Amino acid sequence: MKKRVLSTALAAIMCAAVLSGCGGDKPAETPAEGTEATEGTESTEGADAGAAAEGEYAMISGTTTPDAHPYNLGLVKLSELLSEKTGGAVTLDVFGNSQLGGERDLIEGLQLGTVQMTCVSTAPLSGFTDMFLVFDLPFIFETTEIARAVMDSEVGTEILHSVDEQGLVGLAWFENGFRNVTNNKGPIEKPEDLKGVKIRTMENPMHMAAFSVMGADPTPMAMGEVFTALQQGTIDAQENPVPIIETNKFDEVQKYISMTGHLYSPAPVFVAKDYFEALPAEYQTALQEAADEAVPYQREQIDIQTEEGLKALEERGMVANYPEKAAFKEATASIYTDYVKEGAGFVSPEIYARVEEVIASVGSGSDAADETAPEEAPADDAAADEAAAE
Ligand code: EAX
Repeated sequence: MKKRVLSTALAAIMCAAVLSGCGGDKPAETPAEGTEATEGTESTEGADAGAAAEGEYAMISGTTTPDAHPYNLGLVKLSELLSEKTGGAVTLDVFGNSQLGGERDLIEGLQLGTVQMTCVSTAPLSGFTDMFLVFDLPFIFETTEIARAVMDSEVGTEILHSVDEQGLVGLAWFENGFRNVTNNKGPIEKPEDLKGVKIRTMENPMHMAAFSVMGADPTPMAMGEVFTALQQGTIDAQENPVPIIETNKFDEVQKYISMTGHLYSPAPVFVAKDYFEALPAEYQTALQEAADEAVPYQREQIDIQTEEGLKALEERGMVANYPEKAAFKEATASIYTDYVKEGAGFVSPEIYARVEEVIASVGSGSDAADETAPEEAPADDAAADEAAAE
């Protein structure tokens, strides 16, 4: 708990420093002074990963994830590339663990100018724009390859860049991954096993609706509160990709991990629009290039941590199961009829159709998709074999 108290104190200092340090349209200067941000740009691992020496343009970024999570590793990589490309003139410090707030706070922070960059799941964007809601449809993607193809497609790029009016510049698509349910009651094998289970979801109406139709009791909550809520029994369950579960050590408070893969979370990297536009053009280009070049590395870290993380969780005592997805798909099918329609708060049918087109094209043409049928993803297979052998 000590860490969390320190984090809150640090967040307060950071906010004060940033608020007093920046005026008008000019990019904020040296906001991280007096904090625990690490100097040096070399480290991409460990608890202190994250900070660059301060440049003429010193940016800070916040995430809700631990330093070892691929969001943070990807941002540190971006930071290194950025320093290299600008000769140290533009730097980026990375603050994880909700030190600068939850994902909604971070998006607001970009709008207010107190934070310059963030990487978040798309779900909490539901309070700001409808453009990302297509990703909140249960079971929309069957494989990581399909999800990545959609992010990298024309419609994916359009979605990423749609947040101008919200004061955000979409730089790149990082990734969070397929989400799985953890709880303490027992393995979730079928939707009925979720009946009455109080499950934390992200702050997104479609996620809540999906769990409601399966009979669960969804409770939206910021990530920073989840560990304690599970520990104290305020909630029974939560759902997240393996790297999040592993780096947050949810195994300390959760026994069962059910590989439901019910939702997929992409993770856009945003920079504050005012800040971005006040940067000299060559630095804007450097920032965009650094973000683009960090993408393959970040997604690779997701692949690695998904596979290794599950093994680690099982070694630490978690029990994994691999439910048949068909019944879950059927149970949540009404989310499509309820949410793909014209109007505020819904998935635009036009966007949905374009995403479906990309999915169909990958499904029929790409080697990657052929290689990894949903229930036969290599990581799942290896882990399933192991589980069966025990
Ligand atoms: O975006 O809040 C969540 O469950 C997210 O998966 C996580 O914080 C990273």
